[in-house]
This record gives sequence, C-alpha cells and structure tokens, in this order.
Amino acid sequence: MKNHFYVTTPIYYVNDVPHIGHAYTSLAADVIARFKRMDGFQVKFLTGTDEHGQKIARAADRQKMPLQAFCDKVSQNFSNLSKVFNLSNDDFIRTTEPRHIASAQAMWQRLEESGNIYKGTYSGWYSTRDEAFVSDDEVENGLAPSGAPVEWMKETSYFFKLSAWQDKLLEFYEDNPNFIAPKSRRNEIISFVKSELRDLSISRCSISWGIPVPGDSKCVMYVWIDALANYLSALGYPKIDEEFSAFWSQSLHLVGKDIIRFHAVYWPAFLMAAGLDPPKRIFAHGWWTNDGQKISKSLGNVIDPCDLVNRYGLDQVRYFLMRNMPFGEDGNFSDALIRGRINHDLANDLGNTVQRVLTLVSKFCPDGAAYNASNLTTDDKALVHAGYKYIDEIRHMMDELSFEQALRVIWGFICDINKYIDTQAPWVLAKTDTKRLETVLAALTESVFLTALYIRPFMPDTADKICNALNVNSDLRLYNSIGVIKSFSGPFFKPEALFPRVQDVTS
Ligand code: ME8
Repeated sequence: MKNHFYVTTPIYYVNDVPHIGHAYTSLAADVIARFKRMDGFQVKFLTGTDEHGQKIARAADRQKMPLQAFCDKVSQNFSNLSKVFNLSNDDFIRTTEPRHIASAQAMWQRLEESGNIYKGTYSGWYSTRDEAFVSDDEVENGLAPSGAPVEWMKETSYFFKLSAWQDKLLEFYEDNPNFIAPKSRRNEIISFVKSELRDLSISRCSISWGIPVPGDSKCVMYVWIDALANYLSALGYPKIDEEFSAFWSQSLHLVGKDIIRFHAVYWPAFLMAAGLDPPKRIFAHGWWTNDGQKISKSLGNVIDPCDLVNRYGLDQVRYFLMRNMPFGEDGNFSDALIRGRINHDLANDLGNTVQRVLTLVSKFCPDGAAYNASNLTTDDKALVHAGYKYIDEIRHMMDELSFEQALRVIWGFICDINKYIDTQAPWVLAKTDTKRLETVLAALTESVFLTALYIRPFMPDTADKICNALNVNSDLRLYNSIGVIKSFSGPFFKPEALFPRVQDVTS
C-alpha cells in the first residue's frame, strides 16, 4: 500500500472575497500536495469554506440575501480560486453540506457520550469578527487581542470540559515535539495551556445559522466546533475505515498564526475526548503585509490574488509567494518585490538557462540527446550526480515546509548548470569535438529535466512546458525518474522565452 498524506487548509469564511492570505495558505498546501504525489504518496488535499455563525449571518444580512444563497455565491469565489491558482485539491468541503452536518453532529454526540459536555450559562465577551469568546483579561479598550470589537453576551450554553484536558494536552505536546510548528508557536501554545484552561462554550442558543445541537434544536453548535470537524467529515467520519485511518494518521493542517489556538488546543482536546487521535502536525505560517502595512479592508489595501495572476502570470505569482516569505515568518508584498523576483530569478536565472540549453540542443542535436555513462568526465558527474542528490535535501526541506529554502537549493542547481555551460562551451566543441559535444548536451538536457522536476510542485505549468520540450511523457514526471531517464528523444525545437521581463515602473 502506498504511503498516505493528508493536507488541509483552513476552511475560509464566506463573509468576503478571497485575498492574498487565503491564496497563500492554499498554495502552500498545493505545493506540498504536488510534491508528495510526485514522490509516490497517495495524497488527499482538502480545502473549503466555513459558512455558519453570526459573522456570516450578518454579512448575508448586509447584502440583503437569503443565507444559503449568499453562502453559495461567496463559496464559489473560493472554489474559483482553485482554478485561477491551479490548485490540485482533491475535495472542496462546505460546512452547509449534509455530509458535514452529519459528521459534526456525530462528533458532538461522541463528546456528549463520553461525558465531556454539560449545560450552563455563558456570560462574557464575544468577538463576532474572530468568532471567539474573549476573556476579561484579554479585552483592552473594548477590543479583543486581534483588534476586533467585542460584545457582552449572556446565554444558556453547552460547555466542553476543556479544563479536564489540560494535563493530557501538555503530555501530548511533550510526547509529540513536532506536533506544533514552528517552535515559537509551540512554546506560545504550551504556555497558554499551562495557564488556566477554562471550559469552552460550544453552542449558541441566540442565533439560528448553524448546525443544530443534537437533541436540542433550539441551539446551534459554536461555529469553531462545527468548522474544525470539516477535517474529519471529508474523510467520511463517523465511518472509520482503513482509508480514514491511513490519511488521518498522516494529517497536516496548514493554518495562519491567527488560528493556531483553535487548532492546537481546542481541536486535539475535542478529538481526544471523542476517542480519536489528534492530527499528526499543525503548521502555522506568518502574515503577509502590503508595502509594510497590515492588510485590511478598512485600510483599502487588500490584495486580490486573481488580479495579481492577471497582472504577472500564474507561475510568477506562485513562485513569488513561496519564495519571498519563509513559511512560518511574516512577509511583505510589494510590486517592486514581485517584479524583482520575476526579472531576476525567473527571466534571468531559470528562463535564460532553460532557453540556453534548449537552443543548444535544438541546434546541435535536434533528434535527441543521450550519453554513455562511461564517457562522463568529473565535471559532468559533478553536475549530473549533484543534480540527483538534491532530491534528498529538497525532500527534507519540503517535509519541514521550508519552501523558500527548497527553492534556494534549486536555484543553486540552476546556477551550476549555467556555469557548466560557460566552462564546457558547447559552441566551441561543435567545431572541435563533436563526440564530447554529445555528452555535454545530454548532461545539460538531463539537468534541465531535473530542474523541471524540482520546480514542478511550485510552477507546474512551467515545468510541464520544459518536459514537453524534452518530450518526456507526463506519467514520467515524477521523482522516481531521477537518474533513470537519461536519454531524451527529439525532435527539439528552438524554444520560446518562458518568462517575459516586467517593467520596473508601476503601471
Ligand atoms: O479563520 N497573511 O477563516 P478566514 C497570511 N474560518 N495568511 C492569511 C492572511 C494574511 N494577511 N489573512 C488570512 C477562518 N490568511 C476560519 C478557519 S478552519 C477549521 C476555520 C489566511 O477566512 C490564513 O491561513 O478568516 C488564516 O489562518 C486564514 O486565511 C483565515 O481565514
């Protein structure tokens, strides 16, 4: 049986259109999903939309639209994002779907059966924008720590006995040091759990837009318990079969740092209380700013990811987002930064190198390129064999979600290819040593193929253009082709530029 891998994004609120931050998390999930598929894993990549709760109900009201119709409309913008960004998600879950409602209710029932739910009265602060209960000491000047306004709330509520899970959670973090990443977030969560953990209100009896509490149709589930359950619904919960277990045991939740507490504290507690294992890993990435400023609607500086793709091209945007912000840290967007990456890394480094090699092979060996391994010189081996070995380094970096570092390694290889062209000077060999020329061109062709394999999770269209130019079948564009495909049959044609340069002036 193949190794399984399950990667998820947060399910996004349908109160607004997607922005660069949503595209970023989904893109990161796509890159790791594509990498794992190319590396022989059976992958499930899930994304979707979070459609219940007060925030959505108010947004629909503002638009004067019926709730479900409003959700259908906004959710469509998020599923369109998959097309625009070439995301390879295997599923798209919506929390208003019957499969999810049944699954979330089943989880609630397990929590109830295991004695983890009781009824009481909640009185305290609530932030609708964050859909979060906020404690007295967290409120400052009438605002939650996120800056969102809070409202006082008093109502009958079901509670989850979170306080009873404090020791179990700490024990779990201790036994699973990689559960929360990066390390800084892990420390933050451990100190939060070590401080007092209060029981959590998990229902709303004053609103109706939500999943009914089993056995009490006057109340709906708190939107976060509903939302978190999506990760299970998409695997078919409450049915627990071999496939469920294979994926769940290899699950990775990618989230932004804003929602780490829900994922790393509440979620594992709910799961353990329902008799399930926590996910394997939660990785919280950082925050994008726009020209150094926090991105917000009120500042009017929200970046529309679809507009970026229209302006700069899809693979250009995918590359920039993965390269410019180390996963886990914060990063900044500006037009100057993306233009710099396109002109320098894509047009000059990657584009020119591929162009140089394809031009050479189309000129000197248009019918095909192959070498005899015994003819390889030390220089050839230094290039090609190093090219094979990069997969180990890249695999390690991808497992750590170090996308930016993996790209640096790939760019190091591109730089080696360029140097090799200069030192071997195939245009001279064409006049002096055609036997040697054959080997050099074949080593270059293979190196460009390896480059295509390495960039493919990040820039699938560009990689496929290169593989097409080298006539490599689509089912061979996988990591187990490394060091196996060494001969490439023609015809090779004079290539087109992969990346046009962009103007440095703001258009
Ligand atoms: O929180 N930079 O949904 P949401 C980077 N429905 N990432 C950003 C970002 C930014 N400036 N802004 C948003 C919710 N994100 C809940 C999740 S999951 C069970 C329920 C990304 O629509 C980042 O991934 O507010 C963040 O966690 C997510 O969008 C929040 O999306």
